[in-house]
Amino acid sequence: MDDISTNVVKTQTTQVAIIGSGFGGLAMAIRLLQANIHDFIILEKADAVGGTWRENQYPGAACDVQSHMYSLSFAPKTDWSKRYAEAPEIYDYIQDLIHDYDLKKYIQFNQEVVSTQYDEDHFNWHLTLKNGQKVDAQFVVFASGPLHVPQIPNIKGIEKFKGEVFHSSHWNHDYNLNQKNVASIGTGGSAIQYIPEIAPKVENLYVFQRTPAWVIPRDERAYNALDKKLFNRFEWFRKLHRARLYWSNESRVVPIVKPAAMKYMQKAGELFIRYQVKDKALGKKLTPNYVMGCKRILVSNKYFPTFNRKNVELVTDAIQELTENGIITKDGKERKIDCLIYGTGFITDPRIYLKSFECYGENGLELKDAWKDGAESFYGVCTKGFPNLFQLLGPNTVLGHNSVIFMIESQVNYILQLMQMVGKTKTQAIAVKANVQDQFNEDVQKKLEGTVWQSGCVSWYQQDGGKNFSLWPTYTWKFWLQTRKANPADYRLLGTMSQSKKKSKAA
Ligand code: N01
Repeated sequence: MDDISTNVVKTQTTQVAIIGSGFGGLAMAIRLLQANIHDFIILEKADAVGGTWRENQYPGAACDVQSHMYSLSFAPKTDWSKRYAEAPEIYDYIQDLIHDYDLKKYIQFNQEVVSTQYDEDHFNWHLTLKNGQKVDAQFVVFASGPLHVPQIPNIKGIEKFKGEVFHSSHWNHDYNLNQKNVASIGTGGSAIQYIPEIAPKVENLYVFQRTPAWVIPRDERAYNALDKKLFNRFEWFRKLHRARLYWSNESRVVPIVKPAAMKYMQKAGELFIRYQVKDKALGKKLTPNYVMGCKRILVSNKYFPTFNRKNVELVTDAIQELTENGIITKDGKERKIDCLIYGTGFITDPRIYLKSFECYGENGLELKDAWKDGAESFYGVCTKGFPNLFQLLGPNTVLGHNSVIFMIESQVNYILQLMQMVGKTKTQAIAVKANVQDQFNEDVQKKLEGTVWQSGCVSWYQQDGGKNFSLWPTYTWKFWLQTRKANPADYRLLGTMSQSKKKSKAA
């Protein structure tokens, strides 16, 4: 591997360039090593690993998927402290992966990829990094995750505001919230976790809610010493536990595809609010008017009771503007604040969040142009016109009911097969056939029709116009089954050795 620490622009060459060192990038790296492929690098834009779990370190950050499911099946952790782990424990697990699989030597930090270009003559990719360095790679794996570009609302007067402002994923831990007047915008997965944590510290907390969230109870139980001992001692016991979690999550697909069945869960959700919120009128304001599951169902035992506190106000009037030290709502009321926290989520539409990232495939096709009507791919992995470019958790492979780590693992195995297909056929590149991708997406969109996600709310799963480009529409075991064995008939294989030699000579 070339030394990139000098200022001289040199081109590194590698077989596989993985972009991102979150769960996806690390899972890909481990599986490559297990397949005896060592010629790869991981390009990480930050100075540390961990993706989501490096960025989201707000108070109370935790996983809303069970710990034993939110971990790699081939790298199990037997001593999870709780049913649902908190961010620091997940981060430690990620550090353990780096250590156990000796991954550090493959990771290059502070290396942000700004453009990638497919070379049709040499069947490889040219990557340009923000610092001007170049990388040539036969295969590229996008493992940068779909939830990392903060969505910052455009609030009138923000430039006048003199107080502290930050987004949940860039929490300012140096700022002391004690006895401060704080406004928090948003009531999604992140906000419902930090709101109960900061409420007891601050003087006043104003929670600005645009749309209420369905929140269900969280299993707060810890694993006791005996559980951990049994998980460690008997693999079958741990696997059985994981299987029970997996299948109970999978059973949630039923009300997703048949929203009528969701009404029982929704009734329970209403009772949960009634039980946890003392003031009936307040409880009503916290009750969503859309079908449960249309937006992500959240889990917390602490969120609703926070509104019983005297220093917490739920504000449902829309925000009009910010002043030097306050926030004014449409009804004209000004609340004095010292700090504004955006719990406003992430830009999830890749056509927007990839704005400053260039990716040119065959015939100079730009990825954003290929996706101009909406992001589409084949199993969230391959996009037509972009040979040897693979993605993890690409279009329509995020989940609303189970662990995305399961999807990542299936995709990593699938990518490995595609790479091996290239090797075995002595070709250079592989690209999904256009008609295969089109048919696949037609099927996915058909399956999404009538699901709870299409029942009329606005969510980050959809792009403008309502097309759902994010979610896998059915059971994850079906995804596993369909990606277990890549079908050569779905692909074009490009560049026999002799073809590419001829091209090199001509060049
Ligand atoms: O973001 P969100 P998040 N004015 O998009 C509101 C995952 N996650 O960061 O619903 C006013 O869910 C917006 O309102 P509305 C999880 O998958 C996982 O909380 O659009 N409000 C909403 O209330 C989750 O789904 C874990 O009307 C505005 C909120 O901001 C995803 O991350 C933990 C607004 C955004 O909620 C994102 O969660 C935490 C505006 N201009 C999160 N713009 C795990 O455990 C937005 N909002 C794995």
